[in-house]
Amino acid sequence: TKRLKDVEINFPIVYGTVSFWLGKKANEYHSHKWTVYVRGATNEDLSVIIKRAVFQLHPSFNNPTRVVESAPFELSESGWGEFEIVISLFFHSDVCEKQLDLYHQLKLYPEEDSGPQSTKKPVVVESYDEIVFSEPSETFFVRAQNH
Ligand code: SLL
Repeated sequence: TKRLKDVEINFPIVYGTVSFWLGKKANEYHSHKWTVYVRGATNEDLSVIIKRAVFQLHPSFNNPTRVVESAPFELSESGWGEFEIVISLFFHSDVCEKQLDLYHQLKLYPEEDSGPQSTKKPVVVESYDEIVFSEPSETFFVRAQNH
């Protein structure tokens, strides 16, 4: 495939977790419901570049390797503890052959100074990143232009 020299495609993304305390519905093993996600920073459709996202959860979960094959690239679970989630992004073959691993620490509990835990106030932690594809293939370049 033809590659375009001196061209870069820059894809801003946001990834993170949002977590809700279950309040009265909380029990020992399920105190929070949370979602981990990766999305375009200005809500661009990530399926233009991403074929599959794999969320690697803590081994205490059933089937801790969770595969998401289409947008939205997100996963919801319930649990009791905080741990590091590995988010592996796999791109369409004309975009990039290599996977990209992102690391995100799931946060369930609010900071002391943000007041008491509430079922209505989620704990959100987000990171911003830019995926840079240098010398993109022509097919990817054309697809990216049309978005
Ligand atoms: C901790 N190092 O000890 C961490 C591990 C693991 C959390 C936290 C499992 C829920 C389920 C779950 O929430 N694990 O089995 O459905 O705090």
